[in-house]
Amino acid sequence: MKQTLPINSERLQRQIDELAAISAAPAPVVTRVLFSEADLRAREYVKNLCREAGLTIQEDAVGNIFVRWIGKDSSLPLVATGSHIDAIPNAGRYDGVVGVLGALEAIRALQESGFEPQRSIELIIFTAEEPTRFGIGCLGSRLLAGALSLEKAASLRDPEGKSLEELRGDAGFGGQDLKKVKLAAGSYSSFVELHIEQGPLLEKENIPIGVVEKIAAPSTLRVQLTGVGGHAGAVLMPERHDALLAGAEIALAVEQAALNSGSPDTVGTTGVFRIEPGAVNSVPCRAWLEIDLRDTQLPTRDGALKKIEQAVPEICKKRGVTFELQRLNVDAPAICDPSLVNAVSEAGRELGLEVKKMISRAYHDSLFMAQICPTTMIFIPCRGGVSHRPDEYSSPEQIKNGVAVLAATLARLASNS
Ligand code: HGY
Ligand code: MN
Ligand code: MN
Repeated sequence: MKQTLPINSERLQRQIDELAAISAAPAPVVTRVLFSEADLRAREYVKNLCREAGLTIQEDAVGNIFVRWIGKDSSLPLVATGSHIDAIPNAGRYDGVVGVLGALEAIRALQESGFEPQRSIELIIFTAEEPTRFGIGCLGSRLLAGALSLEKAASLRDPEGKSLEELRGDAGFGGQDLKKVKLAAGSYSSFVELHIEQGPLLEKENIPIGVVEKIAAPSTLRVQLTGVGGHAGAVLMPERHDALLAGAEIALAVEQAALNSGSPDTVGTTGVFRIEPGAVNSVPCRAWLEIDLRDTQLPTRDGALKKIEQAVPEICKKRGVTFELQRLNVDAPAICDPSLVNAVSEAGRELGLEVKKMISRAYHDSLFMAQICPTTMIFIPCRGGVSHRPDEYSSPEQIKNGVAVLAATLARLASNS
């Protein structure tokens, strides 16, 4: 790579490792669930780094953090970048973090090179990109884009039954009105997110940079099953209404719906499966499932979704189990902005880095930022395509390439008026 900007890889890697140590689980596992103690400590850590870089910081009612480098003409719509620092249970240290700390490093390298942006550049650290707390992903960016109604937000409950209102209040955001989170139209002229690929293609093809043209369409269902509990020795098999077994059949129906959708891109996962009472000698009386179903194409995703929603009542009727089935989110795919895709490709070429146009199978805050401004993503390879695991890894060199392309793209986008 032709090196132009003073990107400080050592400083960036040190910060990635320091942030990884702020976790609800022992190293090398990273876990930072929305508004948990680890999440709040991580927010403070990153905000301090941004203050050290002389940037202004604002937070909204749901905890989205806005870190601004004020440009020469602060009246112009801003150029934005960013990602998330929350992490699912048993996660790695790069998912989201590369797009936050890497973006901060890109800004610092541009500052240190003497670059002065015409448009302000804003780094957004989105609240709750991960679905762990409420079952719905991209909570912060959905609310920014107006893609989640305030009623729906008010109805969200975590596994302990806590509401968003209660949790955001405990986290210190209760004094602000959730209504004010939605961004005014035209707030941003563009949004570019740096992220690890969370897939194997770039590494397999030995290409250092990906640029995203489309982000797959995610959906999440929540199923609550109520059967009849009882003594494992006393209740004979024909009399049983076992909530776990109904859930198990539903989980297999999810797999079948994905396998038989007609598209190799349909993926279905029953990632959450909780039962009560959870005693070896007691027939499970209740079960909770959270189902993640996605595809790059809407028709096959929706066809599989319909199959699952038909299977649930059939299975429950057969087993004498009652159910509640809730669609937490059913989203469209995002199409990224072709001119931004070109800007990233240009930036890569000028740096002597090959750039591959791609689809993102993972969803990101870019899925919702694309609803409010031209958006694209920059991908870097991750070892074996592994993510959402503690052994997730991208090398300092791979991260530096991504930061350099992001910095060059931000400079290009922030220079025009
Ligand atoms: O699940 C996803 O695609 C993202 O990593 N939250
Ligand atoms: Mn993730
Ligand atoms: Mn992510």
